[in-house]
Amino acid sequence: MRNVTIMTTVSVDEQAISEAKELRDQFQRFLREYEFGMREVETKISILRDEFTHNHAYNPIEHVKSRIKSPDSIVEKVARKGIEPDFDTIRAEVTDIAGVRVTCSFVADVYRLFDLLTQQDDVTVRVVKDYIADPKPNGYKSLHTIIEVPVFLSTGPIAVPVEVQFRTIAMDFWASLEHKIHYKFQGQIPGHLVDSLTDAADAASELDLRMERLHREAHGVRPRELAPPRVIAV
Ligand code: 0O2
Repeated sequence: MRNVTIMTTVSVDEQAISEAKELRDQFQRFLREYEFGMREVETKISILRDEFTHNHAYNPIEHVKSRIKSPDSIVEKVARKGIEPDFDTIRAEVTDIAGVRVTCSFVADVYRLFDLLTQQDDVTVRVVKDYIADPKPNGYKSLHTIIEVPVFLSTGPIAVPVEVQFRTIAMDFWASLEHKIHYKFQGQIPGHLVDSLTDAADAASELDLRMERLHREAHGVRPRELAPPRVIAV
């Protein structure tokens, strides 16, 4: 009798383990698609940077950072959005699993890079949120887009969504500090710090303007690199 009980337990455990392994493999395959999409976008950005540097003797990109959303973050977002936790629903509803952040020198570069990336034939623009033209109430500024890029797998092509955020160094500096403060106070930032952050966002915008003006003065007006930003329909 004792032996039978032990055998049953072992067999249930084995099934549970094999199901857990299958789920882990599916999740890794799921995330790998985003990793490939992210690499396609990184390559596009890096080609634009190299081409600019060589052909225009000007590099509009300060740095590029990419990330795949962590499993914990994905689970947290699924819970927050109240969506079904299956792969198809997550694929359709969570569009920022792959993210690329492009930090540019000046606001004009942000829009120029956005145009150069989103006008490529194999890029489909799904969403544009222009928080530069229309900043968030706390002062957050950036140009966000969700694009879809094709990834060619052994089983055929798939379209992978990638969130690309374009911002200036000043906007990035502000966002990174705000993110730390937000995290420290778990979203409940004291009023006086909210006000200081909003002031700092204004100072960052002013700095962007002054630096771009200085750059124009130093290099002369270069309409291709420094065309004034346009407002993009959201
Ligand atoms: P992480 O770690 O950067 O990925 P969503 O949550 O995406 O459904 P929303 O608000 O419509 O909802 O997305 P939105 O406005 O495009 O912003 C998403 C991302 O922009 C955030 O990602 C941040 O990276 C950045 N962001 C937006 N607002 C702020 C802000 O006020 N301060 C800072 N520092 N960053 C901001 P995640 O998922 O929050 O985090």
